[in-house]
Amino acid sequence: MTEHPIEQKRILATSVPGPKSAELAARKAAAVSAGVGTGLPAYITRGEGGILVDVDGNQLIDFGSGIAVTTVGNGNSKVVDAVSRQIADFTHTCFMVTPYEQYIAVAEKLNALTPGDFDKRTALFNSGAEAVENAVKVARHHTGRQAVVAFDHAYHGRTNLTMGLTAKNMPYKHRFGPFAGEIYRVPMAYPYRWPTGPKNCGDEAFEEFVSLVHAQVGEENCAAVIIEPIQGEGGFIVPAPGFLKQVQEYCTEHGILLIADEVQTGFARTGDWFACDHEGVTPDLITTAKGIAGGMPLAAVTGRAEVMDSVHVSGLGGTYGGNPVACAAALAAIEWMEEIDACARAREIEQIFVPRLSNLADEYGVIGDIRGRGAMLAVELVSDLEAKTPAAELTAAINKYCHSQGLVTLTCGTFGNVFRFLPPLSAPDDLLREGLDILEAAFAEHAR
Ligand code: PLZ
Repeated sequence: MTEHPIEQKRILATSVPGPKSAELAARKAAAVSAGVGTGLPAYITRGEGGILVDVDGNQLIDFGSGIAVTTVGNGNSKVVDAVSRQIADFTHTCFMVTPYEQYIAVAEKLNALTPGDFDKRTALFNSGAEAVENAVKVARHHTGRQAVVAFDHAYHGRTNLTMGLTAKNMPYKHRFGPFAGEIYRVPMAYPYRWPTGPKNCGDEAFEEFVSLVHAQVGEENCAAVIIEPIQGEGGFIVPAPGFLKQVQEYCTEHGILLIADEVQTGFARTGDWFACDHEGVTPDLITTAKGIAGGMPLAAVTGRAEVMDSVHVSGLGGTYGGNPVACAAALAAIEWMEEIDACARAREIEQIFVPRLSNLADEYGVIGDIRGRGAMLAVELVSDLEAKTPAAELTAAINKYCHSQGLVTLTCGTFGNVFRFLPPLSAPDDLLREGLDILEAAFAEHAR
């Protein structure tokens, strides 16, 4: 059924992007909205493990997994077989019309894997933003309250409600308002940039959070607090240790629901099944997507049974939510992750990356912070280590260099100065090391 495997080796057949990609880029400009950007416009024809093959025959090393989606790798044979079988059986009925077992099996799996050993229920959707929207719907419905508290540097999506929850203006929100109401923003416990330093960051951020919610929202008006347990697009910000637990306890005390947005951090990415596990945090509701289904569009809200079941029948749904092909992919992807011990693999990847990133920090003096966990790692680049001045141009130059050498890299961060690493867990060690060699060459070229 599957084609011959792709050798896990970088090949530069032409410049990157090459001439055939350039032709497609011209067609794109004439056919696709300019509002849809492409980071590295090398057009892909196949992928497997840690390699993406483009139309010009280049084999690119993938350090992005399509933004933390193909955790199991493209071409994962378990996923390919499960999806192929499901497509042959049936592709769609709509679970709300005539249901099927695959949806239930995914829900059972999520209820078991997500943090908290209480009774849970799940509802399935198509995208991360849709999951976040529905988590907020459920939280408001259950509590009868309206306010939602989100954090600085947060990213929760591009729909109207989730744009409102997202912190960064460009490119996500600029001229797309007005945004949904009853959204309040509080500071994030961002150790590297906390004004009084990392040591007191967690406690001080928590104090500010408590005081702002009290003064500007009123605890009794607050339906939910939503937080990414490691912030993704905002810069791979790992909150100060203990901060999440404090927020959880506060929420419990005031009858506020804690929503953990694990769309980017979920499914073994951080070396645990979920980033909340690392700190023993048990959110009331958790949103997942991306890594759940090996690249098929699937998302979920999982949460306390009494919360999820409080919604009236038919209050939640959508035509495609929990599509059977996506569910088949998720069941296969999760099975693969369990079989290979994907959490351990993510921690191995951290061991491969961190020493190399530390060397870069020592050698060039432009890395202010190395952070993240497992196979979700980043460096924050600054032009002055004391002043912590964000080095966005340097970040862009290093990114561009990597692209030209056939390494698919991603940046992020409120200030555009974070270089992030999200390789597929199925990429072999040698390939990851070759990618890091390219990164070193990029620093040598641009950070000297
Ligand atoms: N919540 C934590 O990371 C998606 C977005 C890329 P969707 N992140 C990548 C971009 O520029 O659009 C994300 C996330 C967290 C929600 C989302 C939204 O997930 O599947 O993109 O809707």
